[in-house]
Amino acid sequence: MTFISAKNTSQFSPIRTPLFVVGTSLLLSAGLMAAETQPPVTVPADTTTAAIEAPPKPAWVITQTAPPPSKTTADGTPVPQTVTSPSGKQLTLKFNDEFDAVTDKDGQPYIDRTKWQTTFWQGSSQRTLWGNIEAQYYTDKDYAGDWKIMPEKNGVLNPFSFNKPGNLTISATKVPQELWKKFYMGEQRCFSSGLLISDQRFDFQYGYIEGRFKLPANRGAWPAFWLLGNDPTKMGDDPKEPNLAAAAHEWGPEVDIFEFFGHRPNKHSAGLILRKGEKTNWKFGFNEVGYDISQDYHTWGLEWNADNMILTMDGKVWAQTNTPDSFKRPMYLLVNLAVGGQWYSQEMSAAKTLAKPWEVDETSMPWTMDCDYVRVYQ
Ligand SMILES: [Ca+2]
Repeated sequence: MTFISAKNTSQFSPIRTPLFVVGTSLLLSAGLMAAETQPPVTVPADTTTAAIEAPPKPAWVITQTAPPPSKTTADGTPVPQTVTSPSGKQLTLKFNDEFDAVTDKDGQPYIDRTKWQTTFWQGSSQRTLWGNIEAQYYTDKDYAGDWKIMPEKNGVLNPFSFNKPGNLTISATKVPQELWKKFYMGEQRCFSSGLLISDQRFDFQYGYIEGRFKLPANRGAWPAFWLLGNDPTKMGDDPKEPNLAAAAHEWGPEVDIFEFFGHRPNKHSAGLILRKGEKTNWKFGFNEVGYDISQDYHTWGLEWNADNMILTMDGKVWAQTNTPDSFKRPMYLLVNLAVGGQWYSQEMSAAKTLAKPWEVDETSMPWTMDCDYVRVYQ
């Protein structure tokens, strides 16, 4: 999905900490996070051996841990507790979401907040990826836009629904123009959609990751299942680091287990985003399957260990590579349905069907990405 953010695009932005790209490293400007810097560390003057007291964790560090994996789905169907990985390893289930709705605090079915967050790691200020010129905001039941205009958390832009048992539907819709101002939107970013990330709920290193989804074949739909790095051991532990969360969330690594575009539903792609100078024997590829992927559910998998990264679709290996050094660290899961974007626009242009990144087939909205399960075995 390419986790880059671009130059300050605050015209339509609720973001208070714009991101800037320098080479392959992200630099966070002053703003919300800088305002939450740590208190100075004090070394007692009368001894050189006293331990330095660690600064407290910043308030925005969420330490909630996902619950243990479930044995069955809500209707009693057993969830496989072990698998044989593509390379032949016997692995045990460590995390799953079968997308049986949980009852939220208002009594309505909702995503399991103990497993997922619904914005990028920077928090509620980061609801899109500017660098990709994506046209959606990732909203949720709590997103209230400008609280001075719309102080109630009204669920107007909730993209998550459970209309089929055991299935989360992520919907992308166009937001009515009269609401754009309230939600910091404009012509170039006027769609709402959904993002799930397991960051700081379930960060893990190595295993076999599998997810089953039904993808939308609408022009401009860009669903993905991917991994980004978070090293919790770097979270808040270096008092000299001006942005503690950024150190933990260094980018790359990134693994795109699948990316898909609704305008060409016969193929999907996968890729690794490496650090500068890293070498692998494979880092990006398309998988042309010869049928319309959007017509049914399909299962995507990634085996990730210290030696290899092996990509599968419906149980069949279609790409693999050696594991780059920057991928030997904890990562977390992402599932999302993006709208439009620069890559989409470039493919449209190459096909002589010019479209700006936000010019998508909105007449067919809402678009839906169905999620049956996500499982991680180690
Ligand atoms: Ca399910």
